[in-house]
Amino acid sequence: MTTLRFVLGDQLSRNVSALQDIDRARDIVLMAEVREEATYVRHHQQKIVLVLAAMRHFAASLRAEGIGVDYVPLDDAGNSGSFTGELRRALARHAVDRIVMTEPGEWRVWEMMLAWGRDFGVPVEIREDDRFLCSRTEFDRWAAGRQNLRLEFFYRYLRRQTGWLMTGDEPQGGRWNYDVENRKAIPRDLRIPTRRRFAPDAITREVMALVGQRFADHFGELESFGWAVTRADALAALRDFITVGLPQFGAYQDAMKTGEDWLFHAALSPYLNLGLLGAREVCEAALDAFRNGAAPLPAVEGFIRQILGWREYVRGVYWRQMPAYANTNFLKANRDLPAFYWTGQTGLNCLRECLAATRRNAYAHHIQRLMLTGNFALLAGIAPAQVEEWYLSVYADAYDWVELPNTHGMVLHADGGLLGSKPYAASGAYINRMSDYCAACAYDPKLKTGPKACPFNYLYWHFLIVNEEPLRSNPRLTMPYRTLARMTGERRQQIVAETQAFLNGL
Ligand code: FAD
Ligand code: DLZ
Ligand code: SF4
Repeated sequence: MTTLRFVLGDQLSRNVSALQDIDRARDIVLMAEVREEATYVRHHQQKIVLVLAAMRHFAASLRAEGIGVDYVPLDDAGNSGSFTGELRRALARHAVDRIVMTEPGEWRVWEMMLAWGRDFGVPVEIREDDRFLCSRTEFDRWAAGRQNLRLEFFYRYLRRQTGWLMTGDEPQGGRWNYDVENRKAIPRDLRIPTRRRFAPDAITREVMALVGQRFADHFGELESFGWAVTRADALAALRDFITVGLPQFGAYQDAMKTGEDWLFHAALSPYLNLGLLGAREVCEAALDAFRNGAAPLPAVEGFIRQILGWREYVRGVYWRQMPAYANTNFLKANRDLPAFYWTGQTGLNCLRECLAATRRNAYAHHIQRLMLTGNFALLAGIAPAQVEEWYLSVYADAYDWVELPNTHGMVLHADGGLLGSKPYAASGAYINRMSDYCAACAYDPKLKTGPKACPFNYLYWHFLIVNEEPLRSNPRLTMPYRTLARMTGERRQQIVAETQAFLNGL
């Protein structure tokens, strides 16, 4: 029996379920570089390089093991440009008895896979993606019958399941959560570590040239590419983070600083999402650092919560709620995405900094995504689908399963609060407290109205005014709505007029 094992570009793990039980003598692994995957949204040039270069290195490592790989490069003369077309062509090249795959990370591709089972006349086995710490079935079991799917309870459930940072049934240190300690701004004299980046090798340079030719009109810088594209280098990036980033990860998790693209963040999401690193091994490396005294409990707990908590949680929500999830628009937001998201040309210094980093690295850290580009899109009432397309395009770690719940749910509240109990709306005061951006800005975060006022200030109150009906009864927004109730009609009108003038000028 010959099996065709079709491995996708974000399934680059030797232990991925599609490769388990492989018969090296008979089976064939199919990998295909296809134009459609680079253009269904116009991905950042570095993301395309990352995926294709990592695919080529992964194929080479399988071949080195004696596994037969049928690899279709992007510039193959007959390349059909799509997964479906390449699978059809592969079936014409090889006589196979069945196709084995691991479930994909996107609903779009899931639908394709179901069609392959119907259309190709060869049995298709779709296996669970068991690289996650919580299966889709287990998430559904946990979620069943709950009115609100809150991260905190899911996270506690998984802490108990894994036994990580637990003493019996209780959290180590007596607390589940060290968020209160994790909200520090960066002191002026704090040394920010330099982070390990990786010079492209010959294979990666070849992919860079190809992407430069074919996708030159896509967003993003190509030449600054410094991502790891092999498992060995991804492991080196993990070790680097555990040594220089993790000890201070918690304290400065919500901080932002001009010119510091990585701060103490892991910058490991592209590798986790591609499969070069596993969630379990990343968490275990952090737990080891805690046991060895190399990182304190609040830092390690904060980090574990991101992966064991948020990463697993958003995946569970995605598969449980799709496909309807993507179509909700609780706040009826419908404005077009401003062009400056692509050009970076804006007078708002915080956004300009974040957009420049995004262009440079195909990366921005969480708080930049949430409180700068995300917060602005929420306050300005940008249509969810347009914001989602932008996030899916510009970040090296972006796949629908993780990007969509973060953008649609956490940032835009378009799901009406299924994922987060309130919208993360904030005014300029928050950005000023957590960053040094305002000092170099043409606007003043302390002014609420007038030509010099920080736009986040009037946008914030305008957002509460225009969304009073859907949001007023949210218990977590009682305080701002009380303040709004005390505002004079004249002040309200001024806010609305200034916001409208600003939005019309975008
Ligand atoms: P760290 O801050 O160091 O966190 C460690 C790890 O925890 C990350 O590598 C990541 O795997 C995980 N993690 C942290 N927060 C989240 C989260 N909210 N959801 C899922 N995993 C999380 N993350 C993606 O991987 N892909 C995306 O497409 C993506 N889109 C986002 C869109 C928006 C609007 C927002 C607000 C967040 C998004 N995130 C996304 C989550 C988060 O911003 C990134 O995972 C994080 O910035 C990656 O950088 P890091 O590795 O330095 O993370
Ligand atoms: C993101 C991406 C890109 C740019 N190119 C390819 C490709 O050429 N071949 C491939 O197998 N995968 C690619 N990917 C990753 C896929 O988009 C990803 O596997 C699906 O979205 C499912 O998660
Ligand atoms: Fe951003 Fe407002 Fe600060 Fe300018 S003043 S950097 S727009 S928060």
